[in-house]
Amino acid sequence: MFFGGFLKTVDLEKSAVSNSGKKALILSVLISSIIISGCSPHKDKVQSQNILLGFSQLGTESAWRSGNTADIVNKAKASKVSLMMENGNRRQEDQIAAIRRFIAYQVDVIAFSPIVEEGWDNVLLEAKDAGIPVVLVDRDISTDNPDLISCKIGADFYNEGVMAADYLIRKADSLGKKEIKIVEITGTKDSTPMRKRQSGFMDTIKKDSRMTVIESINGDFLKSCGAECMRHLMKKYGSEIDVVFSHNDEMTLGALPEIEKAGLLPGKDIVIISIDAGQEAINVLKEGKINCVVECTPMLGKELMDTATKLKNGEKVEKVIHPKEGYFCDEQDLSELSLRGY
Ligand code: GZL
Repeated sequence: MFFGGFLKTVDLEKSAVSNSGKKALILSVLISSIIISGCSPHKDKVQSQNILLGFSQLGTESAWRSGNTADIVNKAKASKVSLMMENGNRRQEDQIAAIRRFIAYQVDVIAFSPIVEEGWDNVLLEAKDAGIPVVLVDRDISTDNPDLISCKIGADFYNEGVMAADYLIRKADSLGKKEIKIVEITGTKDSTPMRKRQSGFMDTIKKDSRMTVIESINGDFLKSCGAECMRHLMKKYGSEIDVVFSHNDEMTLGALPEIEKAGLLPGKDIVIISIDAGQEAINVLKEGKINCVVECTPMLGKELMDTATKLKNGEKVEKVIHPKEGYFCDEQDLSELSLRGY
């Protein structure tokens, strides 16, 4: 998926182009820069003010990801940022190749949402050597060289896990059980949200001796995998399961029908806790089939454009930007809740 075109700087003096050809070339370059800049011709006369932002999006795996992509495209259009976006197809090698292309095009700023935390140092050193600042969007990387990243814009995933567990500890009393058996369906292995949501949740339930995680299984943030995981768990444990803690709504929505096929009522026989809080999950929460959805907003576009603009202008930027996030659950009146937008 490729948004917009890109503008290669052409040295008109050196290019072997006749005078009339040079005029045509200048015109075509100007037209293409207006097209990709996202600003209408009458609005912005000096294209050189535009910032060229190269963004590698990790994939299209969830409603959260689609919402994140749409927000970034929309906020780029609303600002003087020309966006060159590439879909990483959930493959790290595709994201690394895209970052190398951004370096070759000499973009002003590079941003990416890393599918996993390890394996980025080499390509980020190339960006640093090229003098191009890099912004992390959504997820984080693991590196011994924090200077490789100018800014990280994304959720406090550890706190999301804590909020999920805090809800469960409050809910536990109403279950009236001495032992509460939990199954966990995790997100993509070695990704920041998977690691931090799990550690925030596990560190918090340790406070309550009733809580036991009987199995953790990788659902890779995908709906189809969430269904497969739940089918396996229902076959293995059935009504022994008291709680499902799922790292995102896609996997949760895949899991619910598998619980019903096994003859149990999600939200009643089994407590369901999810993360993202997209519209579909909120609708199911209101139906009583999910008990708690922790919010993880995909709307990071404005912070990204503001940060890219500051970096281009040589201004100082914050090292970490966390959006404000809460949770929605069956203890709240959700009748007035506005549409989620993803
Ligand atoms: C969270 C994001 C996760 C979402 C999933 O910030 O990285 O990836 O929770 C998405 O829905 O796949």
